[in-house]
Amino acid sequence: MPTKPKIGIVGKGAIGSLLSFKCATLKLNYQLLLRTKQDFCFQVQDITGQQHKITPAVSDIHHPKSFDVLILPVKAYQVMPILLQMKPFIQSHHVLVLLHNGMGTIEQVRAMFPNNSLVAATTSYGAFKPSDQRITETGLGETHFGWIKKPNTSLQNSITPILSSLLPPSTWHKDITLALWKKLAINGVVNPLTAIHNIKNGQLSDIGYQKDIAEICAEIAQVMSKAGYPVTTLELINNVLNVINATANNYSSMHQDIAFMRKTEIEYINGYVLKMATKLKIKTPTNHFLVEQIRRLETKKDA
Ligand code: KPL
Repeated sequence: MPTKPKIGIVGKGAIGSLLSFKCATLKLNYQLLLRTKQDFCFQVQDITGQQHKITPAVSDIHHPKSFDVLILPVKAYQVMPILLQMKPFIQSHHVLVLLHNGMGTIEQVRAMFPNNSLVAATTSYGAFKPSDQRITETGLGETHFGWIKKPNTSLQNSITPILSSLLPPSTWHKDITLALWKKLAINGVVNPLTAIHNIKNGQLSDIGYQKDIAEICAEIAQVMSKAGYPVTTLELINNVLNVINATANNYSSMHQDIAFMRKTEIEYINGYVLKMATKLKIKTPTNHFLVEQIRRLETKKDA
């Protein structure tokens, strides 16, 4: 059993890059898996403003070195295509870690890899990537983890503290679903509204947006409660307002996706709400409207 598990990190998005910086700093055995093996270094500005230069240990995703844990800090819609591509290298003892906005991938991954141990995680850790080779820690967030399927105790005991140390502070949940839903509710409000109105997160505190925020939260609270995760609309609204204040100067990831004509995670955020609402026979017209609006903005890029 490995005492120091070998970690694979997929992709060099803001969180993937930050994770490789953390692994390098903590002297962990890691590889950053990219579409092509490329030598590059990036500059990290940590939370104290200190600058670090690192040359990550990169492997080609088509020829990975051996690993025990595979962390997927990628967009929700990239999870399955990447895992499909890596399927020849994924063995049943490998632990898979999902780390993205939205919900719906756990079911997909479990169907394709029923024997693999699986962790689901969500983070509000602020990482900004102003250019391909620069990362800024924008503010300390927090990370929530939960085992969906546990490995044997010894592997679990060696992996848990390592994952906890990467994006602290970390909390492990017996049932991660509630934490995932709460983060989804935040993203379900902030992301589509900022993308549709082309605004920064902080502008959502304007009086004009409060009715929309309350309606979106009310629908999500209803779906969550009927799905077995009781929550009040007020709690969701307060969580959203806290994030709007804490990230006032940021553009949300969906705002940026639309601005740069990229695909968004809408199907895994408000789209997931619609899927669950249909299953539970709940009407969610506001979420439906948001999904339609974002789909329309996404197709505009193809016009
Ligand atoms: O997670 C985020 C995102 O932009 O995707 C929030 C919390 C809304 C911060 O911008």
